[in-house]
Amino acid sequence: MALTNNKYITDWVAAQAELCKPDEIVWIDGSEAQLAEIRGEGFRTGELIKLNEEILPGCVYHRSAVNDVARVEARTFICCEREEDAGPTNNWMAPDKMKAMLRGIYDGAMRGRKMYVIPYAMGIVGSPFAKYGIELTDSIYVVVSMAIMTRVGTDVYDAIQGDEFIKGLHSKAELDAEKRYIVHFPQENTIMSVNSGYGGNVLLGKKCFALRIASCLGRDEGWLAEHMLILGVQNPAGEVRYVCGAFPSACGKTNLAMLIPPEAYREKGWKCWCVGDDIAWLRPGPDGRLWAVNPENGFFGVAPGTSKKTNPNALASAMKNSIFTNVVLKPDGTVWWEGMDKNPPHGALNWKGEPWDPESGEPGAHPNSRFTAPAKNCPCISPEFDNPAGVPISAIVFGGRRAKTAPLVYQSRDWAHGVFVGSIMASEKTAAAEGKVGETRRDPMAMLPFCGYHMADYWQHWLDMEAKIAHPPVICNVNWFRTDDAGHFLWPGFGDNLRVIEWVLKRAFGEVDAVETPIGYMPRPEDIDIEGSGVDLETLRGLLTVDPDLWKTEVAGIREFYAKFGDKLPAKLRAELDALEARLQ
Ligand code: OXD
Ligand code: MN
Repeated sequence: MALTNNKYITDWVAAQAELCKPDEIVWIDGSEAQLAEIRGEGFRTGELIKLNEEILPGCVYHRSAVNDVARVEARTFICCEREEDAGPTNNWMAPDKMKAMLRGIYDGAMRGRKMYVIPYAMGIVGSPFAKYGIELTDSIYVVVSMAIMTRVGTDVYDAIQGDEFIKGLHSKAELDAEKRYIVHFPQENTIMSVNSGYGGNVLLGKKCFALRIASCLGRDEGWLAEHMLILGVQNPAGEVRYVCGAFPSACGKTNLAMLIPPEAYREKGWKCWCVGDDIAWLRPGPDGRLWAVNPENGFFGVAPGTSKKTNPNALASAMKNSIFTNVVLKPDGTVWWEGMDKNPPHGALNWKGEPWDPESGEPGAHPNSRFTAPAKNCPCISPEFDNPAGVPISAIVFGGRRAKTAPLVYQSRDWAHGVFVGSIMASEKTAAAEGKVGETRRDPMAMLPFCGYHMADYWQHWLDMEAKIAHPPVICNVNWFRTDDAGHFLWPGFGDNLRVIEWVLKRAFGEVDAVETPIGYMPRPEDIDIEGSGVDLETLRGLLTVDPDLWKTEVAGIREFYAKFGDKLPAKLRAELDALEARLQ
């Protein structure tokens, strides 16, 4: 029976059911009793596997189809009325044409299945910053995942005013990769996802809603939906300052979000608090500062490489009431992945469910295998995590993986220059990614696959935000990945990154001087605390050098990248590029 009288909701659910033709409609209420029943059904159908209750209480294992293990950017569409509003970095199709095609795919796709109705909030239910969604799905995995990643419950129905909710329709359908579509209709607040069962494609609250659709809402309503972590840094005086960070994949974003200070810092009383690991909604507050909330309620983290050493907080988060997807399943009902420890298990099943020989040379876990963990499990979760007002942001850091060009850290000259620094974000490809090693992939604000409208309009929106923020955060660029000529990393990374964040936050509060360079303000080497880091002053000096020739090549690369955006490129960004070039002469 429907759990709401809201006609907009019941009519919409009925229309989708008529199209997808499920045997039954199940209204999710968010209660533990109902979720337990649904997990039980997942165990019976094989969609879920119960894990060792002693070691991993409340945890389940899930495998996605072998052809369905990652987000599919090539099949992700922004279907606004005008193609030019989607821009050159998104796939586009006319909404009517897309809907007609999708209707054919959804028709009868849920026959023999149940359709679950999931009411969820991004943000704290009832708070002014919360937004609501309803996801319809035929996947038990989606139901149990959404219950971790978002706030699911009947209170969401009461919070929804009229038709103010994001409509999400998901069906696994046949898991046919050729008919897989992840489609956004920003003008209709609608998301349609079909023929996938992989997290990023089907947990519609996350990338689809909280980034792609929300970026459009932010443009219209005067705020920013960003692909950013939120970290609280508590100094020995007990004061907590907050920083947001945007990084392309494979730059250690989750590790930074759950950073453990180096020992020497811990001894002095430094602590770090995780507010969010992936998404930040940023709004100007009444005090003129920028305030951030993490709209999510859990972490959907990459498992391989996560260990007691690299990120004990992430590992601890996933020790109860979590979901593991596409990792190695051990005979004792626990899990393993590459990089967890040096003891690959024998007698285990790999991510495909096949007997796995650790000596075979084949990885046991898929490189994009995941844990889905409740945020409240995290040992360093911020006491402000549930604060509906969010946290005030003193600094934004943009980062990337650059072997030579970018120094360890530099600060933008002002807001517009900071927007420029975000727009030129780039990472060099590692062996693990597609494409040529060393090739530079531009990923503005780490939003390339997540911006729901024209990227150049998005930059203009960032520029326009300046007028709304009387006390803007400082904007810096960091690079943990500088290498020497033999290709060895010069900076230890992980917890030691706090040494750089400390400088960034001091800049935000006017507590330290800087050196002006053509690319922005940089630290005097003596202002970065390297005691106990293993990095000597000479190396630090090297990490803080800027090679004008490399930067002239960089300017040419940026010009080429900007050319894609034609007339829409904000004049201010073109001016920033010209000014950078002039300063390099
Ligand atoms: C993610 C991503 O899964 O950015 O968070 O791809
Ligand atoms: Mn992400």
